[in-house]
Order: sequence, then C-alpha cells, then structure tokens
Amino acid sequence: MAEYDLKLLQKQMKEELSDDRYEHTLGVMYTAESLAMRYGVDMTKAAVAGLLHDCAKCIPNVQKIKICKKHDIEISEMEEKNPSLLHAKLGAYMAEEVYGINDPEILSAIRWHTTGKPDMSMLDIIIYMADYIEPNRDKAPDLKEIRKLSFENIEEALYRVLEGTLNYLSDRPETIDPMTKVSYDFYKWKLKK
Ligand code: DGI
Ligand code: FE
Ligand code: FE
Repeated sequence: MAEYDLKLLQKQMKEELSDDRYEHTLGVMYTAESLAMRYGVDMTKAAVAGLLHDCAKCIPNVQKIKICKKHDIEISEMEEKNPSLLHAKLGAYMAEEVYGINDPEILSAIRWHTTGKPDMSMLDIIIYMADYIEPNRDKAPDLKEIRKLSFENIEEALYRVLEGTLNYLSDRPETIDPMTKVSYDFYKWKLKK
C-alpha cells in the first residue's frame, strides 16, 4: 500500500491553485473523506483524489491544449470547443506524472470527476459528489437536499446531480459532452427511473 504525503500534496496544491480553488479543494478533500467513512471506502485514497481532482484547473486553456498535444493526450471535438473540460483528463495525467500518484482508482476518480461515466466505482462517485456538495459550493438551489441525500443514498444523489447538470446545459445542448449524457442514461437505467 502506497504511502502518501498529504501535507506535501496540500502544499503543492496551495501553490498551484488560486486561493478560491484551493479552498474548494480542501472542501472536496474533507467531504470526500467523510463520504468514504460513510461508505466504507479507503479514506486516504479519497483524501488524495479530493486534493488533486482539480490540479489542472488553473492552467490557462491554451496551455491545457498545448500540454495535451505534447503528451499525445487525445482531445475530443467537445474538449476542443470547451477546453475547460480538459482539466479532468489532464488532471489525471498530472496527478501521475507530476505528483507521483499511480493508484488507478485515484486516477480514475480524477479522470471522471467532471462528466462522470457509466458504472463508476464508489471512489469515483464520492469524488464526483464531494465536488458538488463541499461546503464552499453555493450555486445549486437543491444543495441542501442533495447534501443530505449524498449520505443516505449516494447513487440517487448522483442521478439527481447528473439530471441537474443536463438540465443546466440544455440551454446550449451543443456543449453537452457525450459522456455526461451516457452517464445520466446509465444511472437512469440502473435506478429504474
Ligand atoms: O472543476 P469544478 O468547477 O470544481 O467542477 P467540475 O469539474 O464538475 O466542472 C464543473 C463545470 O463543468 C460546470 O460548469 C459544468 C461543466 N460541465 C459538466 N459536464 C459538462 C460540463 N460542461 C460542458 N460544456 N459539457 C458537459 O457535458
Ligand atoms: Fe473539476
Ligand atoms: Fe472541483
């Protein structure tokens, strides 16, 4: 079992991220640890994934594209048009190459934290949900309910957030990443909605 220097990673994120993004990151880390306690997931993995999930977020979009091209990281048509979507994919890459994380479960949680994917692992779901419900978030109108539901039935909460994200993006359907829709369809089917 790999040992992680959480304090070092924390320091690195403080330097890499804007103040607001760093506060959000700490919120995701602590929330992910709490959800991991609730659902019997490795708390250290949840903390590391939470800490690093947005590690590529503050790289300017032009630079994101450059780094992806340089390292042969595939850029989809949707990501070309909305390069901020790339921070998840690039984040997983950097977590491994820059921050030395090689646990595939942690890297997967970072990789899929923005769009989700069908049949996510419990750690994937925990990071996806912690990103949405951490205490500094205040945008969504139904946050109070989603927060409670996350600790009662996390897949139900996940479904609600995927549904809300698609609704939110429906003003500009051409910007919906296919994976966001596929994730929603999967959980709609799984939860018999
Ligand atoms: O990085 P964060 O802001 O903490 O959170 P995130 O990684 O979930 O990114 C949130 C943003 O991503 C939010 O503004 C909605 C957007 N998003 C999620 N799915 C899609 C999407 N944007 C587009 N264009 N298409 C999607 O499918
Ligand atoms: Fe993110
Ligand atoms: Fe985030």
